[in-house]
Amino acid sequence: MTNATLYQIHGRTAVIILNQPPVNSLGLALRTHLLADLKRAEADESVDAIVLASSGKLFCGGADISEFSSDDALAEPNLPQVCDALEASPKLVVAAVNGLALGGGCELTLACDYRIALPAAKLGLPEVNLGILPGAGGTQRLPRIGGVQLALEMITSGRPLGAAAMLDAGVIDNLYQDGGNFIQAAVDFAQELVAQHKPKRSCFEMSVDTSNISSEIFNEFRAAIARRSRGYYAPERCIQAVEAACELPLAEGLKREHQLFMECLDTPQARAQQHLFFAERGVAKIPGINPKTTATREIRKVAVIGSGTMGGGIAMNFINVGIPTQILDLNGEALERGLGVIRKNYEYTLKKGKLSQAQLDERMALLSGTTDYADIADVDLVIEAVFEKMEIKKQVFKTLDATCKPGAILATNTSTLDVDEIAAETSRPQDVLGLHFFSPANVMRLLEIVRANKTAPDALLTTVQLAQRIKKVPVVSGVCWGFIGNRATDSYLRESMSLILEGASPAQIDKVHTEFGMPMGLPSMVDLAGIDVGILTREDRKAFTTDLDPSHFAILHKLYAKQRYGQKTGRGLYIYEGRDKQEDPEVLELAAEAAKEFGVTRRSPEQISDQEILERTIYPIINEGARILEEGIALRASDIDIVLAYGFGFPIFRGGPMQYADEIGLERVLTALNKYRDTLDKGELWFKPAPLLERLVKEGKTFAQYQA
Ligand code: T1G
Repeated sequence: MTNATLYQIHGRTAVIILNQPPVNSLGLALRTHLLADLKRAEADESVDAIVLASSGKLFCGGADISEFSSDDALAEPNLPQVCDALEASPKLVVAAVNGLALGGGCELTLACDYRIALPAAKLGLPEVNLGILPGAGGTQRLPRIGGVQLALEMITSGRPLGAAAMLDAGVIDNLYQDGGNFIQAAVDFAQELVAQHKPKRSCFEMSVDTSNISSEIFNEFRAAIARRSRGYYAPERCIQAVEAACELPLAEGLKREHQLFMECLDTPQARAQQHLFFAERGVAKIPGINPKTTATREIRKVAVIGSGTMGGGIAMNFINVGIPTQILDLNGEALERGLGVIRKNYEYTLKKGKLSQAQLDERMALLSGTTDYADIADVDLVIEAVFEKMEIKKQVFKTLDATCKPGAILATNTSTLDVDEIAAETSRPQDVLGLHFFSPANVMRLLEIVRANKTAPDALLTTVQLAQRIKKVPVVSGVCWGFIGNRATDSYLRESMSLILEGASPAQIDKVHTEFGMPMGLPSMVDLAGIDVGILTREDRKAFTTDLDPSHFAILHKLYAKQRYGQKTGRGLYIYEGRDKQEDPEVLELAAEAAKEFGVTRRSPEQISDQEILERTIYPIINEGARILEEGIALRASDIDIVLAYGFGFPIFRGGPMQYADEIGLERVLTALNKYRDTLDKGELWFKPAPLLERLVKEGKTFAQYQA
């Protein structure tokens, strides 16, 4: 067990080094060692300055998030007490910020008198992303040291700021750019401060400078973040904590901060967001494949087949991280168009100031196009992104099998088709898997990696690690229609459309979904994605299952027959005039017509409650998730949560469908499913509870407790 801190004496300076890999998270042990070392330095008369440093690549990742579900988080010495002790120390304390200082790590530095940093260092208060707020003085000290505007921006966005910006803001006092021994530089800096008789700078003696801020700044800020914080609990409390810093002396402000922190800590939202934090870090762990003993394949060159929107977006992921990439399209004109779209994407980013010309040129130099399969014979990975038709994909894989070098990984970007069937078209099924990107492929972080029956472990691990290299969150899925995300959400679409036949309006369904926290309701999403796309994708669905009941999508077929595809044609489930969206009375008439044709029982909108819409469109996602889990399609429940939250708009503050179910109680979900199974026309088909759900309820267990 390494020592949680290292204690060194450099002349008249005591250096306390955080030494708790991998991120110096401030658990009880580290807090205890840190405080003991501080007292030791204060008792040493030969010491007149103290430097707080880190032994790792980063300074400190903040409080130990895994403690929040236990009493350890507040066990003494708790983090506020450690920060208060740093601030109250009779000796000058300097923070040596060598890298990321996040959350409580940033708060430690704010409680020091001075801060020296390396240029690559960043300070951030990302607690809001965990459904809480800085609880160790950050909301009180940062406004005093860096100003209200900076504090509001950092605390409500959770985004870290670089050392240079923090130097400009007066938070960092010294930027060390000489590239020498940083701890020694921090010791020298501390000794200079002592020699110059620089005073201690306790926030207890500081008040927030409100002279140059408008009295309306807090309400203006509320309005500015209203859209992105819709439904979230913590952002408002972050603002209230900063307001308190402007109104109260530090001691009172710290009490108010603690009160607001505790209001956030024990909430479903905080549990949900912390669940996703760990879930995101768990996806890459594949049972039975040890990354330490599994050699992965080197991916030096990539090819993408298909120069359409998906192909182009996929290619961008690789050139963004410096991997040479070829796009192959047999249609030369389409290829040129596709390459042009990529350049335009980068030029747009350049205009927004988020890319330099040099970076643009560098990326484009890594990109090339070809219409000849022979040109991609030596690539290490091919990703097929052609039209979603099995016959076309099979043809491509036959050609790839005949063309590509042995050991090349052959991946399909299919969103629903049978990867085993595709693999069987080749002589190398062990090299075949699915890489299901989500549109826009260069933006969406989720990547479903579909493990076919014969996919080799090293090929799978190679693509999981490659996914992380291109900044994706990889979730491994087994082979079934729709893998994890499309399969789990199929019922969300089906029930929403069925409810329209039964008498609910698209607007009512949209309202329920947006109030639940979806960025937009399912009817609006259908109009955005295109009713024609949905219809065509389902054509292949029939090859998979006989459980498609034509009544469920009847309203879409009627609109499709009238060429009303949604936003793209100005009319679908709604009427679109520019950015305006109007309800279309004809949709309700078409729904009544379809209901009559299929013998669907109609009700008045008033008879269809919001609760019924919520239960019938969200709970089946949970039920399908239970099946996906039990069948081993997903490795763990939290993987399903990541897919739904990162790829399908499931509200982050609900943590994904499985976390949401655990939070509201599986019994409540089961009871509702049984109710609809017993009362709806096709209840037996669509609301039959998954055996795993019934079992967990019987055992009094949660999805989080389920181990395959
Ligand atoms: N607590 C516990 N475990 C943590 C952790 C943390 N703060 N940060 C990381 N880990 C684990 C992580 O689960 C993984 O574990 C391993 O460390 C490596 O992480 C009072 C209340 C710091 C940028 O929100 O953003 O301070 O999977 O894979 O890519 O105001 O971790 O190996 O078993 O992410 O190099 C605020 C959270 C806390 C920062 C490093 N702090 N962490 O990224 O490694 S609340 C945060 C990160 C707080 C105070 C409040 C990142 C990182 P495993 P990793 P990385």
